[in-house]
Amino acid sequence: APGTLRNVQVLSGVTDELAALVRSASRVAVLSGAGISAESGVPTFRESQTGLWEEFSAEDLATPEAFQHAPALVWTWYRWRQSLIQQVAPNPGHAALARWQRGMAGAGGVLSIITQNVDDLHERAGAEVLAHLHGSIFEHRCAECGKPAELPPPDYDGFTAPPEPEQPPTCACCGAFVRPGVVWFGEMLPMEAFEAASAAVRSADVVIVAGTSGIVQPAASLPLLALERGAPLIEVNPVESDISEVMDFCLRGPAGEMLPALAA
Ligand code: BV8
Ligand code: ZN
Repeated sequence: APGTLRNVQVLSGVTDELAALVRSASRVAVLSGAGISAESGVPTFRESQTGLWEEFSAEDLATPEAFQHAPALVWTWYRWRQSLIQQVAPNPGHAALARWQRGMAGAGGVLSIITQNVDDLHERAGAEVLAHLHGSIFEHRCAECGKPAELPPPDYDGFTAPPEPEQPPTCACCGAFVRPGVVWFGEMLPMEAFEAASAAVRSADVVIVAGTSGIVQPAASLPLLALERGAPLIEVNPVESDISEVMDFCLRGPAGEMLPALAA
């Protein structure tokens, strides 16, 4: 929080002190962002020059207004991203969290995974996700009546440029357009997910923030809840983020390397 002087330890690897601290925790909360999927080949939103937001600004596509104004353009962007996610695989960072989560459960502890990501790579690595704060790109619902829509997986090639825009399908009930089951800018986060995430961070003995720039709210404020009980905050990010200054430890490296070292 602003004003409190915290001695952030910036580390290039897991020290014995950090390993011991993590091993002594029986409740761990992990908040993940786009950076944890970067090593799988899913572009992050802002950091890498191929980031989706560089090509398509978030204002242009990830908003209800954009879908209202250009449904085919927005719909196709999501189906194309879904194709890319289907074509890539979880990386050692996802695998380490899944292994660690099973180990914790086996020892009577808990490791809660809270993600800002709309992909399913945590699940495909074998982990349980407590909260998808921004929804899932694999879910679809009617934009008007909210009726869930089951759709066949897209068959675009996520490694080539987005194809010609296609119209979204229409709702079997009311005929309105079907939309992606994600949270757009200006939309509320799913309350039960946000509350479960807040409770998990509040009760954690250690909080790990992996692969997020800490820019998007209210997700980026979740780690601050760890300050209530003084639970140590560990950031895993190759570069400084907007929330590095509230961390106790900053592991400056890729999640695919640092999470297996932390989970060991
Ligand atoms: C809400 C789903 C309001 C869609 C997403 C000013 C104007 C307008 C709005 C606002 C404003 N100020 C604040 C807001 C609110 C807005 C917001 O926060 N805007 C930001 C841009 C400032 N928030 C909202 O609108 C939220 N809703 O506030 O509701 C309200 C209130 C009351 C009543 C009604 C309404 C909704 C936000 C959710 C938006 N949807 N996703 C989609 O996917 O298309 S967010 C989207 O961006 C992603 O899901 C992701 O969560 C986020 C990007 O953040 P990160 O995950 O951190 O990814 P990023 O690329 O930023 O960073 C990657 C990081 O990884 C980097 O730090 C990089 O260094 C690191 N990294 C790279 N490689 C690695 C790595 N780390 C580890 N290992 C590596 N290998
Ligand atoms: Zn409908």
